[in-house]
Amino acid sequence: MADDLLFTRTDGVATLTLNRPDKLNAFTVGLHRALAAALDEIEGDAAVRAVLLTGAGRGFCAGQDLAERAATMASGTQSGGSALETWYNPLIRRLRRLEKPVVCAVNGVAAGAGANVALACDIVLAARSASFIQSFARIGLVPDAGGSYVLPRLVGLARASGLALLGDRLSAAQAAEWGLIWRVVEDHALMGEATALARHLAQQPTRALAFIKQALNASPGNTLDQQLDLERDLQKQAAATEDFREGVAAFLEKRPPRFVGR
Ligand code: LHQ
Repeated sequence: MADDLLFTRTDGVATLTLNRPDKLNAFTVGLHRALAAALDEIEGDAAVRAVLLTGAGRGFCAGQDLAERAATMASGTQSGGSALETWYNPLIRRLRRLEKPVVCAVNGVAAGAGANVALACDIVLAARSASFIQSFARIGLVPDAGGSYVLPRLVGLARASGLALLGDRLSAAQAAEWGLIWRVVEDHALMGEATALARHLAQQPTRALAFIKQALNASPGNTLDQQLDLERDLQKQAAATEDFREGVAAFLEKRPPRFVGR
């Protein structure tokens, strides 16, 4: 259903709202398709320089729609793997590789793959009442959508193990304290702050922000020597941008810079 995802573009920001509020925005094939199509447009639209992802209603996303998957979930199998191959893994790769910053406004519970989609975004803000649940083990599954990759890296093995093995609810405040997310925002202020942050990012030197994402993505698997080489290569490209020239000129002329994302 087209309305399963709301997609707007304003002030250089594409806002994607998961919109199945009655089911806490759980992922169906329809929602995945709509999200993939929106990301295609976002990738191809130079006027979009930042993305904001959020959910409608009281939840952010409850992960895979278990009703849609009921038959295959019960047999526990191939289809689970193929849903990952077809939808979740490409989504996580795209969010990480998208050459535009992605802000996630977690407006309510983020469970299962819903939690890990949020954690694949670059800057995660969560409403005070939001929570994160690695609910997989509760139904006999393994953290997916990058959860087993990102959790130990963000919060360390002890906390990652507790979260993944127990599937307990983690409050937004605890998530921020542990370094799982960037910041907690009072519920009423979440969308205002997240929108302002995304608009701010859209005005920044977004080519450099894309290179920063690339460097941070590569970091966990690299040695110091490899990372230093990568920084050198990315810096060469950043230094060749119009925005770098503008940044330096604005600094020297003591005026605000006007970045164009090139
Ligand atoms: C839902 C769901 C849901 C359908 C709430 N599906 N309806 C990938 C690929 C292939 C295979 C499998 O998995 C994956 C990745 C995954 O994401 S696996 C993990 C799937 N997600 C879960 O296990 C979480 C299931 N949901 C919950 O545990 C609870 O709903 C949470 C803790 C998220 C929220 O609890 P409450 O605030 O008490 O809300 P609720 O449970 O009453 O849910 C509200 C409605 O949303 C309700 O519908 P209804 O028609 O009865 O009002 C739920 O059935 C529906 N809903 N999650 N994943």
